[in-house]
Amino acid sequence: MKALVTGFEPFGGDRINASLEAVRRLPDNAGAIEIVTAALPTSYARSLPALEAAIALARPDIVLCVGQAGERAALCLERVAVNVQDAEIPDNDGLRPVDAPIVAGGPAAYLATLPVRAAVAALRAEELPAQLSMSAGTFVCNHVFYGLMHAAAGRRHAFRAGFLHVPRLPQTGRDAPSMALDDIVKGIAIVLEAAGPGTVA
Ligand code: PCA
Repeated sequence: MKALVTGFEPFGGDRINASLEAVRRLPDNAGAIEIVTAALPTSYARSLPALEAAIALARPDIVLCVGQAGERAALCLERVAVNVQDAEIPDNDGLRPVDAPIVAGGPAAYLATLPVRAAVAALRAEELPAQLSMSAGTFVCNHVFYGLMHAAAGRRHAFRAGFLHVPRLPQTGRDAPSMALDDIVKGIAIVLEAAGPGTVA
């Protein structure tokens, strides 16, 4: 089994993004799962083409996109991607869509096909703070999550897919919740193993 794991480039004036730092430090394997990684631009226009290219190259069985949610204190398994773009801050291209669909005429929402509840349980069993989340927001992370699930739904080469939001790293100097980089790296591997061979969604 092969997993593609992506992280996002820094955005909103930050110099680092916990998701990309963690994804860069992933080992080559999580249990029986081979891990390949890619960086996605925090851009409405460029993120999904980059994701599609990474999927075409890797032909993965699992795709886990990871992003940073600056105000969250736990690893958040996202359950649902919605067909809305609504940005409170500009993306890295200066774009700030308001109330726009991601896919015109597309379904209102998609559910993750990774076993999100089992992943939360596995994270908590390792004493990592974890939650199911009902919203990935309406910024670029939700955009990528929706585009990912839309692509998965229309593809012959089937893969399980989902989205993980992670807290900031402690060293960002912000008065915000944070999590140690090693714990985020470990958490991503645990989520992949929960989605691996022998598990049910
Ligand atoms: N977090 C943003 C986009 C990129 C990232 O890491 C979000 O939650 O939408």
